[in-house]
Formats: sequence, C-alpha cells, structure tokens
Amino acid sequence: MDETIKLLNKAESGLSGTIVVPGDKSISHRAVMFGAMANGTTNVSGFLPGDDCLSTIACFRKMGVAIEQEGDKVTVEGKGLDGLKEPNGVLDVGNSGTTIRLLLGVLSGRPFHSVVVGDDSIGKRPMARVTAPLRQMGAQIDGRETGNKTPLSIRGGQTKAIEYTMPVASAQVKSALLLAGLQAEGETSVTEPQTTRDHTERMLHAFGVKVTTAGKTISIQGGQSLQAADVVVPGDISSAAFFLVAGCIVPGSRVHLKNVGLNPTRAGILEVLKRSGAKLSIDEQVTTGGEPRGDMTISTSELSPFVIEGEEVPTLIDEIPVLAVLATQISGTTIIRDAEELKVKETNRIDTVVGELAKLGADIEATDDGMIIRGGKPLTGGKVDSHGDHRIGMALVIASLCANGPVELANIGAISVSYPQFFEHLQSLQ
Ligand code: SPQ
Repeated sequence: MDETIKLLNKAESGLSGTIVVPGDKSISHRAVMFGAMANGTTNVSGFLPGDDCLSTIACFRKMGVAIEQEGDKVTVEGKGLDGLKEPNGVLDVGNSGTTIRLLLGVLSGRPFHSVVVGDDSIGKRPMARVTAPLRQMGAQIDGRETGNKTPLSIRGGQTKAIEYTMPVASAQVKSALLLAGLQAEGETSVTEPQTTRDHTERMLHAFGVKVTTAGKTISIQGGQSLQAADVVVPGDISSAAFFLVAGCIVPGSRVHLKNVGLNPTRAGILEVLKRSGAKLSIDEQVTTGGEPRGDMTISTSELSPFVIEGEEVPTLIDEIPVLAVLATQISGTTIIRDAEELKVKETNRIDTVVGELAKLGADIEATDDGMIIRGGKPLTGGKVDSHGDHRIGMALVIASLCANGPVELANIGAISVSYPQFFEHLQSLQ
C-alpha cells in the first residue's frame, strides 16, 4: 500500500458539485473515548471511519469495552471508568498522536499496567509534553528517552490534581491533563499559551462533566463521572480545507460543502480565506453537542497574499500544508510564522511542505517557525511523496490540479488516516 504511486493530472475544467464532508477526526476520537469512560450506551453518528479513529476503537476494545462500528455509526457500551480493564496485550495507536496522548491521560488514572506503541512516525513524535506533567500527577511512566518516545509503559491510579502552565499550545496535552484530572484528587487547572481546539471541554460538558474556562485556564474537579450521551459528529473542517482551496484555485469552480464543523477554535482557515478575498458563503448553522456546523459554497477567487501568525496558528495548524498550496497560486508573498509545532506532526511539516512543493517548481522557503511563499507562478509536473503523512499527501493532490504536467505521488496509503473517501470525493467534482 505504502509503495503505491498515483499519477495525477491538471484539472481540465472547473470543479463543481456537492460534498458531504466526512466526520471530524478529533471529535470522533473523543466520542469513542468518552463513551468508553461513561456509564451507559453512547451512540455516535457521523463517526470518521479513518485509520486513526479505528486505532482508538481497537485500544478501548483491548481494555474490555464493547464497541460496535459500522461505517459512520458506532455504539459504545460504557461501564464507567472502573469498567476499563488492564489490557492483555499492547495498545497500538498506529499513526495517531491524538489517540496516544489522550489515552495516556486516561491511563494515568487507571490502577493497572499498559504498554502503548505506535508506527514509525509516532515513534519520532515527542511524548514528554504529556508524560512529564502526568508523572507530576503521580502516574508511573517509562519509555525510550526516559519516557519521551514510544514504546511507553504506564501504571496509573492514585493521581493528584495539578496546576499546570503548558509550554506549547497543544489540545492533546490539555486534553490528556483534563482526562487525568477527572480521575485525580482535587481540582486540576491547565493554562495554555494560546487557545487550542476545545472539543474535549465541549464534549465533557455533553457527558455531564463540569469543566470551567476562565481566559486561557481550564479547570476540572476530580471524581466526576461521565454519563453516556448521543454524539452527532460534524464534518471535519480540516478535510473540507482541501476542497475549499481546490475550489478557489481551479478556474471555473463552484463547490458546495455540507455539514462542516464551524467550532471557532478550528475555523481559522475560513478567516484567512475571507481576508484574502475568497468568494465564500456560509449558509446554515446548527449546533449539536456544543459543536456548530454549517454548509458552505466556494467559487474560484482572485486572492491576495496573507500572513498567518500568533493566536491564529492553533486554529488552522493542520490546514497549513494546503494553505501553502493556495499561496503558491496567489501573486505576492505569503508569510506563515509562529508555527514551529508543524515540526512535530506526522512529519516535520515545514520540511515536507517546502521540499515537496519546491519539487513542483514553487518558490517556497522554510524558516525556523514557518515558511515564505512567493506565489503566482504556475506549478510544474514532478515526482512527489506524502512521506506517509495524510495531510501532505492530500495537499499535493490539490497542488497537482494546477500543475502544468503530470504529478506522480508516492505513498498515497496515508490518506486513509483521516479521509478514506478523498479520491472518490475529488472525482465526483471533476
Ligand atoms: O492525531 P494527530 O496525528 O496528532 O493528528 C493531527 C492531524 O494533522 O490530523 C496532527 F498531526 O491533528 C492534531 C492537531 O494538530 C489533532 C488534535 C486533537 O485532536 O486534539 C490536536 C492538534 O495537535 P496538538 O498537538 O496541537 O494538540
């Protein structure tokens, strides 16, 4: 699968049609985890059956939780936190950073031993950002580089609350600490340097748990229990992003996207598109389980270059690869800064974005904390590689739609991590 090469060609005409955006990955993970920790039956609809979320299901099944999954429907039979049992084998998170970091938070409060592993990419990603504060709370954690890299072993239970100021803006770290705090004695408070996605806070509330947010500090009282809830997962704005960009840059396009999650902590790409001058309309909004969603239409647009920096970065961190593709098609200089977190994703996304787009003739330069793109020149054909990173793979497919020559993309298998129907959906617009 990973050796597969896909030959891609320039879009011959405008993209047109409607896509029902698949379920949000971040929310799908949390729906399964919280359902497994809750008392009662949690029904999830709109679940994303991508490889990452299936890894989360597999880990909780190993802890004795009955979970049925068919397409986008999942039923989780929760028996409360005490219903989680010591796993009889290793917990394999595959490629999923969200699974491992949130799982470590859950396991910190459980009085048993687990070993957590992942794929090669997970083996390179830093875990000390969660294991260090979880140890301060009382969890016994060890692993390569004294607990920074997988495989990790963890023995939890008997945790105490913590007041923690996070050195990096990371929703995964915040969530891990809140999930450990939920099981600890006392009140745990986490302060983030910048606001990150708040799906954990919103969903805990829907499961009957009180979480308070005051500015950038989020607090949770230990000892609360979760009550099962039905979760309707909105479409993933990070998946919609590929078609928002494609709709802007392929001449003669008009694309309608249905069911897109509009949580403001995730919607930075919409702000960037609007201030760049995109013809974007957001049609309808409803909120379920605290998460807003809506439909949108994007048409080919004359755009101005943009700057992304500071507080906006966490609201669009996963969209930067495809926003870089967008910038290659805009005359002028686009600057992305304050985005060093890109270096610790599935790949070093500063290096992979810059390296791969340069192979297609883009004028793009890496900086310490982002990139500079001098756009407006046509891309060329060439051989590129996803490096096993789903977002890089899909961004390169979108780049190929405006390349003056065939693009060969290696390692397309990674795309199923977050968007198994990506090629099918793209084809439906062509
Ligand atoms: O789960 P994983 O592998 O970390 O996935 C990514 C992605 O591109 O899908 C990042 F590589 O998304 C993260 C995101 O970058 C998902 C996430 C979450 O669900 O809480 C939070 C972000 O990471 P972080 O480190 O900022 O918390």
